[in-house]
Amino acid sequence: MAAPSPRAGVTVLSPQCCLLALLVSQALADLGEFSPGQSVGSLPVGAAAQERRYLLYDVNPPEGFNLRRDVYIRMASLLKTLQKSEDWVLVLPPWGRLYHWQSPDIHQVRIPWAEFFELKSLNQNIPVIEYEDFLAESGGPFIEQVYVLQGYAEGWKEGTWEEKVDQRTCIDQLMYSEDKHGYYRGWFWGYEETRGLNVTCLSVQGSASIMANILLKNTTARTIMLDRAENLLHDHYGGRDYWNARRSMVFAQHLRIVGDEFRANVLRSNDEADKTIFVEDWTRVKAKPNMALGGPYLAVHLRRKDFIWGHREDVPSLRKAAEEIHSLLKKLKLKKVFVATDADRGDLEALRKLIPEMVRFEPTWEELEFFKDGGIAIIDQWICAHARYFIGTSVSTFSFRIHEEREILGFDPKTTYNRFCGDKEKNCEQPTHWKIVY
Ligand SMILES: Nc1nc2c(ncn2[C@@H]2O[C@H](COP(=O)(O)OP(=O)(O)O)[C@@H](O)[C@H]2O)c(=O)[nH]1
Ligand SMILES: *[C@@H]1O[C@H](CO)[C@@H](O)[C@H](O)[C@H]1NC(C)=O
Ligand SMILES: *[C@@H]1O[C@H](CO)[C@@H](O)[C@H](O)[C@H]1NC(C)=O
Ligand SMILES: [Mg+2]
Repeated sequence: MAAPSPRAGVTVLSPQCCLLALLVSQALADLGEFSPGQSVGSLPVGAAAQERRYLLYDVNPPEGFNLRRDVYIRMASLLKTLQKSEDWVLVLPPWGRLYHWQSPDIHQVRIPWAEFFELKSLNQNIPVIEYEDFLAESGGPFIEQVYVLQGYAEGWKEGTWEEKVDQRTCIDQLMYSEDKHGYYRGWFWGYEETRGLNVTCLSVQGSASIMANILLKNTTARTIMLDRAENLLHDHYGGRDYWNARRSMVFAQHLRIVGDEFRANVLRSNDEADKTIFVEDWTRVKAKPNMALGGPYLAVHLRRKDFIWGHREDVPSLRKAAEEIHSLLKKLKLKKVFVATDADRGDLEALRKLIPEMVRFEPTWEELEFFKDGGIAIIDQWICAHARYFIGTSVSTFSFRIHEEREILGFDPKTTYNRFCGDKEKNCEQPTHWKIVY
């Protein structure tokens, strides 16, 4: 049963009453005597809503978009575990301030998930809400308990792996600071008014669901944030829950449409001919293996920037990559190659000389402003996912997410789990095939 929304509750009272209540509660807040669990917005809420608990999370700031997508899957798994005992909802951490999102003059912060993913689809796996809906629903910008997850200072002794969680002193400098009211201020996805009531460090070793008992038994807080959630591992990587969560991460329609238009206009690719039929409701999709054919083009993901700065031996030079591309085009009897890359301008010019037939998705400034760096990356991934053959970059989560997208579409794994080899790499191991579990 859906609980009445706080706003609906407030309307039964006279406006004067509530304005006054608001002023009083703010005055109390300023005095530091205000109990955030009793904010104006939450007062009239029915009992059902009082029981609902909110799980929030964040990830280490330098982590990129596609690792964050992976952390979402771990949190979804934890939420499923929690739901077996209580009514919980996962609050989607707004996107922003990502290191790789460097397009100038575009404000890329507090971006809701709906700009990148279909909320309806996510909700078919676990209950999720956007952060702004959480603010409206829980009645205030307070998070009762923030747990900052970390490893164990002493590490772990080989051969003695065990799953455990312990309250410990913080190892790194805390990214939260107490204000004069004793509230904790922090990044909170760019929402300055958000405050934590208590920040505690927990050392964790194990999969996401080891947090379930702590959340169910050690705290009565209704709103709990796990910061540095990437410290939790997958409950079962590649298992059924993993794939359900992954399949529920359907790209937002407006991005798919742009990708499909590009496929049709530039690559002569469409779902009918490519045998990549998209069904809106992911729960009804079960791709037959090797069903998809893919559009008449080769797609490559060439990860550069921080992947080449460290002179990693598993990342090819542009010359080596171009050689591989030409040899693949010949072998596959394809004429077009779609290139997704984060290469800088210099590398792009070099690439164009090496591969004159290269096709890229190059957004106009308006498109970039509208879809943002995250949306453009998704369009690139969508186009790569529909190619006859894909080859990516070693241990790039950007490439991994393309593998999964193709797996969902039902491509022959031989056309998907491929990566470039470094110029001098000796054992160029190819990516692992992760089969969907329905
Ligand atoms: N548009 C676009 N962006 C890319 C491409 N490759 C990398 N990026 C950007 O760089 C980021 C790479 O970080 P991440 O998602 O963590 O993937 P990883 O670092 O390769 O594992 C992406 O999220 C994008 O913002 C690409 O081919 N196209
Ligand atoms: C949780 O509660 C149990 C039982 O009281 C206690 O032994 C344990 O240390 C607590 N764990 C944390 C992380 O607070
Ligand atoms: C903050 O939370 C921790 C963990 O639940 C608890 O041990 C501690 O007493 C709390 N601190 C305050 C000031 O309430
Ligand atoms: Mg990364």
